[in-house]
Amino acid sequence: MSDATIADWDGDFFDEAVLTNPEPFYAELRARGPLVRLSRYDVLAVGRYQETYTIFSDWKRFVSSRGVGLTDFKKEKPWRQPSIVLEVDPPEHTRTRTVLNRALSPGAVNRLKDTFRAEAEALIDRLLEVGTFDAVPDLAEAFPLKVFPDAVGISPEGRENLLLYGSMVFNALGPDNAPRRAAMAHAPVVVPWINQRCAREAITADGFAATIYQGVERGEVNEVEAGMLVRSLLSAGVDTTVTGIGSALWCLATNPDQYALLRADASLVRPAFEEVLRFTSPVSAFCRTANQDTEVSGLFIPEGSKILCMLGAANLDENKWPEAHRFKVARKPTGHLAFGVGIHGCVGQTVARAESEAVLSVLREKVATIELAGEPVWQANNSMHLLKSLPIRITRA
Ligand code: OVV
Repeated sequence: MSDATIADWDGDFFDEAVLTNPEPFYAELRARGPLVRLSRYDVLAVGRYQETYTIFSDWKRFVSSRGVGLTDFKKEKPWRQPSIVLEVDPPEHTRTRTVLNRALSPGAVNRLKDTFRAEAEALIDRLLEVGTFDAVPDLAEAFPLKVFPDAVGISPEGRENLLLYGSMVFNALGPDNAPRRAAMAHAPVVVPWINQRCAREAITADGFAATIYQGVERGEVNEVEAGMLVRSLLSAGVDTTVTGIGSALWCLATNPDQYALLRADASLVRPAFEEVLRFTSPVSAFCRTANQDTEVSGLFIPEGSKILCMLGAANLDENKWPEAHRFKVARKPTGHLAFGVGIHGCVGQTVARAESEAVLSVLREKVATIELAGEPVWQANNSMHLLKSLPIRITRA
């Protein structure tokens, strides 16, 4: 029995109108079948929960070492030296992942919770004085840009470069379109800055970066590799948490009944954030590459196929999530794919949760109401679903 051929679709995920409003694309992708071939980019795309889960968790057939964006590292030169944890497969991956697992361990993150909480209180107290503000720069960016580089052990000056670098990293996963070119225009300043910040001399004695450098003493990585792993933290840790916190505020401002539930029950802080992740999927899609001829759900996948794995589509699949298009703080969406799944699942998810839980806990205690004070504006980005602007008004509890 021969495996069936995957049908073509000319839908354009990387069109700016789609990137800023991806849901209709996700819905059509799921409706068209388990896999489609996006003819404009000559890549496969997957968006139903089950197949996205299958492909994302099978690192042997669907490798990361050929890049997790549209560029196949086997055929084209990557824009930067590949990540030694994201863009590698076992056994190389196992060694570097071990170092990051230790640096970002639950114990290490637990020690930061009081600081996160104090910073969230100070910030939200200030914002309550103002009342109406843009929640993207003033809260969603301000909070992680303070606490995360502090936790990594990065010096205070030049932190605005972190957002510019994140924009490059995430946009670089897509095609050579306007968002990618706009982000890449900052490379001459931002790339050298990042590389300097990752060096052993540049980091503080007690952060995640210092723990990574301890891996040198333990003989797990060399000093250059340790610097590369600090770069991974700076690549993956900023825009993602900015987006998670911004999207949480958007969900709560647009669903006041759900904010009321959260205000009434502190035990909903954690599940509410998981629901934000499921509902909004900060990382919309990452690729894998088939390293052999294979099949999924009876469909033939040739060796070398790039597969765009639409985490955002899987997280809204009605066959997995009843009332998928409703934001419900009490849903407890176990198995959502916003952090990925399998050996490459988000290594920083404990930090992401600690940051967002600090913000949501302080909000529910101090803020009575959150409402839109203007139209939310989404930012086109080739692999993230993120806000550019979110005008809100908050009132004191
Ligand atoms: C965008 C991203 C996600 C995860 C890891 C990395 C980057 C990395 O640079 O290692």
